[in-house]
Amino acid sequence: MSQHQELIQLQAQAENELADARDEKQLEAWRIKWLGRKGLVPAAVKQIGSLPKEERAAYGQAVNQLKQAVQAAFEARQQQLKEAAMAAELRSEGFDPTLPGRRPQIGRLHPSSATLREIAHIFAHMGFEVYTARDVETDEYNFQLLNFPKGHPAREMQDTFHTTTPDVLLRTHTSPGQIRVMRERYPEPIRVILPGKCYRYEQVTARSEMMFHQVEGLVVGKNITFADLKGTLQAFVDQLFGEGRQLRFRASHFPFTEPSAEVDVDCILCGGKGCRVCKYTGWLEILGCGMVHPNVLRNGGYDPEEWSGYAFGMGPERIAMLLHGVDDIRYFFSNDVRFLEQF
Ligand code: 2NL
Repeated sequence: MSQHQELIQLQAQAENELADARDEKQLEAWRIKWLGRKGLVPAAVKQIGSLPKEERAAYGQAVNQLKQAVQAAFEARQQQLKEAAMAAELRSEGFDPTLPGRRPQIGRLHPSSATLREIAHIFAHMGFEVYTARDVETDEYNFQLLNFPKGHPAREMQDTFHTTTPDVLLRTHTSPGQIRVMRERYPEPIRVILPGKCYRYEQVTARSEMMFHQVEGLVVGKNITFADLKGTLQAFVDQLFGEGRQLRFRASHFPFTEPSAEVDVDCILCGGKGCRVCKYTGWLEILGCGMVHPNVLRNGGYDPEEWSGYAFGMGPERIAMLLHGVDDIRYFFSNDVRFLEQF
């Protein structure tokens, strides 16, 4: 056999045995046998010295190639075994690195909160301060100080969530917080909005939930007029629905304002021509407002002879329904992610 053929055979044998090395120990035994200081490959290299001069160059080249090939095969096998050992270890720990990744569910703001914040931002840019008040109120703040007459339907048991403590209840609107602001701030002028949750013990329907949100605004100062109210609301609507919307003020009644009005905007869907959303009226009701009733100003500590003010209130759920074409308020609080994901 020529020396060249011998080297080819040596390499084939080394590679065959390498494939049989199945763990670190067997691999190390293989390494000592083939690549170790007294191993077969160094021995083949040493043979160069015993060859006649004219054969040395060719043999040297061939044996060097063999050495490099065997060394490379060893390193590849070592890597392979290391990865297999790692995978086996992970599997034994119940971890399978070959499983596809699982995407985390990304959270987002609830549509009520998003709309509430949008409303709050618009008023914040007009210089309104955001004031948060308590959800648990007294009968005095929720009704009496807000000029609710005795026997007013909203005062009846069936509309209010009472607690086991007499005269302590869940607020039915955010207005009691406005009284607290007035009593806290007198004699400063006031320009605040109050966002928050309200509670009503009512039949739940497509249009009414027993918990909902309200954003109320209150401005108290010297010489505040209905024109200030109209201008502020027009600026608000321009921001919320886009420039060029028409407002309509309809006379209405609230115990805490006089005069009072309900405000409509021309239908954002049909532009006033009439459609299902506006029930073919061309108008959408978006809020209630009015000039603060003298009794309420007085209850807040402000003399109505000297001070005047306006207030307004709106429901972010109702606004979100108009903005996004939602036809049932119950979607907001049924925690169905298929609904919530859309915002
Ligand atoms: C509506 C109507 C309104 C107010 C809320 C208010 C508060 C004080 C004094 C006077 Cl302390 N007014 N709030 C006034 C008019 C209307 O809300 O439809 N809300 C959803």
